[in-house]
Amino acid sequence: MKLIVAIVQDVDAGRVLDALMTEGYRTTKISSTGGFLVRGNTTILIGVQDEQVDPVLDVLRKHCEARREFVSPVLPLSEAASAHHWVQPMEVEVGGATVFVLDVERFEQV
Ligand code: 2BA
Repeated sequence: MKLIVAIVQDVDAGRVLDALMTEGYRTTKISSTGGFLVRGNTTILIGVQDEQVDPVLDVLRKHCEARREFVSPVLPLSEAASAHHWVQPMEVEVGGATVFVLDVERFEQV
């Protein structure tokens, strides 16, 4: 058995969860925050049999879109006060999905 941990953008989460549920997968949705952009994202836990990993990845690929986001670098107050130039916003590409596939040693529902 595997545990798939998928971090997706909030805007894609509803469609991904609907598609997974329609295809019969059980999911847990966790509200999370990316450490870099410090914006909300969604972490989805999906417990599956080994042979279901690739079909789940196909669903994630289908419903998660890569998007370009702008982030303004934050300077410490002391540096900001002495900065003589504007700090340019930085463009980053976020997603589709960041996925970890973990071996599950034991699964119980008690
Ligand atoms: P964030 O940490 O908010 O990162 C958002 C996007 O910012 C990343 O997109 C990446 O393009 C960029 N980025 C992140 N750290 C960076 C850095 N140190 N320097 C320059 N650019 C950086 P994704 O790679 O698609 O990641 C989307 C979200 O997935 C991340 O949101 C984070 O919540 C999660 N994530 C990605 N890689 C991870 C990892 N190795 N471990 C845990 N979570 C991860």
